[in-house]
Amino acid sequence: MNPEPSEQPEERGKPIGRRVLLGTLGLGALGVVAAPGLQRGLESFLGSAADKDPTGLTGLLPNGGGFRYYSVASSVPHKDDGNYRLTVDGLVDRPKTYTLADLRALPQTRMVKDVQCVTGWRVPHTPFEGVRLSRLLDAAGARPTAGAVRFTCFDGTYTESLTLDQARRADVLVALRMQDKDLGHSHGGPVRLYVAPMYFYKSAKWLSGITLTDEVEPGYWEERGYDVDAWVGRSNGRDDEPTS
Ligand SMILES: Nc1nc2c(c(=O)[nH]1)N[C@H]1C(S)=C(S)[C@@H](COP(=O)(O)O)O[C@H]1N2
Ligand SMILES: [Mo]
Repeated sequence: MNPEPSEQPEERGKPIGRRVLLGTLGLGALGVVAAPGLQRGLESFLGSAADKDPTGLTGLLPNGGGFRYYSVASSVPHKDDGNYRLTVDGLVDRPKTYTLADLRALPQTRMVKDVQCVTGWRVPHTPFEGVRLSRLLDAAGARPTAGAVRFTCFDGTYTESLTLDQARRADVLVALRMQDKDLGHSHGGPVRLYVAPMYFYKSAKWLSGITLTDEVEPGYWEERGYDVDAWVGRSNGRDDEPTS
């Protein structure tokens, strides 16, 4: 089911890129993290170097509080109240575009679970808050032929997917907040997907599109070897779906 860490696409075939990066940056990277402007510079440097090894490089950056910063795109535009839009379309009766204000006006659900990246790091007891995806799906009215949901991101690159049944779970959110703060850009703000019962790669950052499709299309990492059904192991105690 869950591949060994050494088998992960993020690791496989990338050792030279990592070694080169570590050699180039040395200990300087530690200081840079404290300075946001410089960190952006580092990220864009990583971005340009990352063409051959996207996550192998950016995944090394600490993102605070035990998180690691991941982006498969070298640069990601910043979006806010003025220009953020989330579209729901595809096999639906009522396609809709939401602004941030629209999303904030809907009932918010908060849940606290462990974040678990498939590469091994984990951040326990992390609050996420947002609109249940099922609410947006109900509002859109899935057509009978719809069997899956595809997620796209305004980084222009990352994609994810769920079956419609998975997408309707009560523990899948269109998240606006993390750790009781508005989602910052580096964590995928202003809006990311949060799929609580699955490995964190399912939780697409910088979410901009929700498209109902007939069947699951594997997402970015799934095209590169990750499981499409990314349930975190039962031992984690997260497989039970909340009832309210
Ligand atoms: N758009 C986008 N979403 C993404 C990723 C990415 O590269 N791009 N990486 C995924 C992976 S592998 C992880 S572990 C988490 C990392 O989230 P963080 O940067 O908030 O720690 O985002 C997931 N969502
Ligand atoms: Mo990950």
